[in-house]
Amino acid sequence: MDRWQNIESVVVAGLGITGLSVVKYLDKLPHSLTIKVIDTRDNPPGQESLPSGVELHSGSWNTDWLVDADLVVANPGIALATPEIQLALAAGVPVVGDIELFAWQVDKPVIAITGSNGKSTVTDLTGVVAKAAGLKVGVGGNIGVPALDLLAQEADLYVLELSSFQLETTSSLSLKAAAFLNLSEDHMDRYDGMEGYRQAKLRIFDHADACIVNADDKATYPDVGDKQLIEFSLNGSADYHVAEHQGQEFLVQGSTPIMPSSDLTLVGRHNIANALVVLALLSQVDVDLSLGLDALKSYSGLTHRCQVVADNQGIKWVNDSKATNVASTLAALSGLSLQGKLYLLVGGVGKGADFSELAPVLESLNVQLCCFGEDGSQFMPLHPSAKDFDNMETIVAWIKPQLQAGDMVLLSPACASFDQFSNFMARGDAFTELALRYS
Ligand code: UMA
Ligand code: ADP
Repeated sequence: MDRWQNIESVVVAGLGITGLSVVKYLDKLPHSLTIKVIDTRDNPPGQESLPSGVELHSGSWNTDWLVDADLVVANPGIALATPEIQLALAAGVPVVGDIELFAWQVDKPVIAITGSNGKSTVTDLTGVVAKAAGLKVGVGGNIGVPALDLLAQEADLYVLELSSFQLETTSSLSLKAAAFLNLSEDHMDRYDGMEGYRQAKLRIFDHADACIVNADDKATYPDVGDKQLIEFSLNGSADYHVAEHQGQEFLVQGSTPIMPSSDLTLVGRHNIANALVVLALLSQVDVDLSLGLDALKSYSGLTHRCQVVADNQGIKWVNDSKATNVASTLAALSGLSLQGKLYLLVGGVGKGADFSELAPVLESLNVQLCCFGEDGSQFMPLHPSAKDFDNMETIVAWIKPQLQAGDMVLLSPACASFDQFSNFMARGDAFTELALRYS
């Protein structure tokens, strides 16, 4: 089916790296299209790279453009509920995202990963293992490489990280396998409640041959019963689980032990779950997994996820800037091996979250809680040690004279970074720079 048959004018809503990749993709299509871009920001990122002939309206919405378009392609940062997007929908204009355009063109197997935490780790690791097993793999999506950019290169397999935002505007993506890792509170500023957030994520299963679900988190199961489920669990029997074998804990597929958990370089129980998902996903595509196991074992993780960035005089500085919700900060705290005191840096944009779940865990730790940023004050009631600061620099200047061998300084902020940084990577880089300066 030629999806472009009746489309002459396309409005790209929201620029950024997604919007830019969409414009470049549309510009190269063999169809003659009029492409217009709207971005509500005064100086949208990416505007300098727009091809000539593409009109940009910035600083506000342009509803005339929206309702007159044949198709609107929305950036994942723009909610479908936005009144102007609703106007377009009411006028009968279809609104899709970049992943839907990817779905219209892709003709190779695709696997995809969603969940509240662990998406990037599982996505990257799946790509690494599949490459080690000899496949040409395109890895992208929410991980930071727009999906449409992947189509420019040849691949045997595509691995996509999909956010709930991207899934909202995706309706025809066929997947060999899809994984829903876990569900915990996040993005409550965008959804009415947990169920709306969950339903957006469940869309990943709509056209999936195999649905990989977390037996320890039943919220990840599809509501409809006619799907092929593959379960993983850290706590019991499942298609992919952990079990004692020859005196050690093994990752097990069915009844076949695959490898000892302790062979993984990644630390923390959550990463054992992540590794099980990688095995489950790749079992659904044509790949000799045994060739990728060494890569699975030696994988040491992405930057900004529990990454030790300085280790001097017995003091560890750990950058977990990607911890942008409560569950990811809890995962960091549960995997700690701490000898001295923990200096925990939290705060930023709270996205309407409830942070109280952190309190009992903090109570069990020798911790100095250091709060900063827009919603830093929301952490103040969580621990008697809590102290509020303007930013990370003032925190580090204050803690530096107190640090002793055995202590750890951990940035695991449970919040988004947009109040003080352009993204979580810039925040992690700023922390790393402070760690190197003060350690
Ligand atoms: N915005 C406006 N007006 C506009 C367009 C955007 O105000 O007209 C604002 C929105 O608040 C939006 C923000 O700008 O949230 C970010 O837009 P952006 O230009 O940074 O977007 P991109 O650069 O295209 O990045 C997007 C994803 N961003 C979001 O979903 C917010 C990136 O995920 C993703 O890596 C990239 O596409 C490639 O697919 C980031 C993210 O924070 C890392 N994702 C959320 C998460 O992981 O929790 C879902
Ligand atoms: P996402 O792309 O979903 O944000 P990442 O792999 O980037 O996931 O990890 C984000 C944060 O969540 C990091 O702080 C990381 O340590 C933590 N994390 C990774 N995997 C899991 C998991 N399975 N459960 C809970 N937290 C996790």
